[in-house]
Amino acid sequence: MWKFVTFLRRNITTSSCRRCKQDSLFTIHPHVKEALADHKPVVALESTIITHGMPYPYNFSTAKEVEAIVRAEGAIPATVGILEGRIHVGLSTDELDFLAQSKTAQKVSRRDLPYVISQGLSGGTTVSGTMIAAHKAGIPVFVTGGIGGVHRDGENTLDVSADLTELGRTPIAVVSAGVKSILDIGRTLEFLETQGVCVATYGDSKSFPAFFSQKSGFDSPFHVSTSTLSLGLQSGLLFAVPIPEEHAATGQQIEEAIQTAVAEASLKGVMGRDVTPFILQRVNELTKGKSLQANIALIHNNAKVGSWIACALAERSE
Ligand code: PSU
Ligand code: MN
Repeated sequence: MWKFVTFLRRNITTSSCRRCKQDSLFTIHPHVKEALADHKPVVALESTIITHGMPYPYNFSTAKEVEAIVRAEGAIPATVGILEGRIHVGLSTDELDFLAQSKTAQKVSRRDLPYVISQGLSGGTTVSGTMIAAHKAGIPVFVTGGIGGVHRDGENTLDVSADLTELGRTPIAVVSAGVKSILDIGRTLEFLETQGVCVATYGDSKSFPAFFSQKSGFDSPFHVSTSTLSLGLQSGLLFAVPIPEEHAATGQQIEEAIQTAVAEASLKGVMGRDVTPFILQRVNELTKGKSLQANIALIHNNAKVGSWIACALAERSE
């Protein structure tokens, strides 16, 4: 673990949060501000999973549970979201509830930030949107369920998630359960390599996990011991945490549902930012809620691992 943390410290630089504290577009929750000032461990969390990734009320309960797990592991949670045109780093329970129930919340990636902010809208930040806010606030670790990637047939549609380019340009450690097999995992890993993103599987296995299953059939290129890592690269890191064994059992059934949902999305002409939410919802319907159960279980697990990383990082920087 220490070797791993030293590696993180060398590669993750946090921008000074002095500027963003004064920035009227940002509201940093007092608990988060205090923790950052005291060099306590803080874990950033995204909110598209709340607004577009899970149905109400599971989105709300999961958001609260994940925050509770982070606290129980000794870190401070900072869920990122946009409320009436302001970027919030750290949300109150009422604010989480608002986003969880909102029918008009936008899905906000890097591309959407200027519009959503200028129009005073509210929304859930994707992995890319959350990375931007976390980095500005000075938070080095961010936990999510799954990141976006290269969609199947992406070589023709060019539907490649902004999460991947963000990982290439923003030095944050992102903890996820890999990418869903609704995506083209091989091409996603290739694209991450092009973007210079260090991808490492957390734990004993080298296999890059496929969200609902522990193995994707592709290996993580674990670069931890190479010398390039002391160069202070301004790029992100992706830690892939395999889903706990006991929740991976439903993998095959979910895989079949994914095939169906991907085909339906293409038949219905679902495109762009609507693809991922459409597929997540359909897979949940087709598996009668089993995919949601697995999703919740792996996010709980990621929150634990991410908190350990944040705590170890904070200890080392004291
Ligand atoms: N994958 C999931 N659940 C999610 C998402 C991805 O299993 O909720 C969300 C994340 O917020 C991610 C976003 O950043 O979808 C990616 O969307 P797109 O594929 O449109 O880039
Ligand atoms: Mn897309």
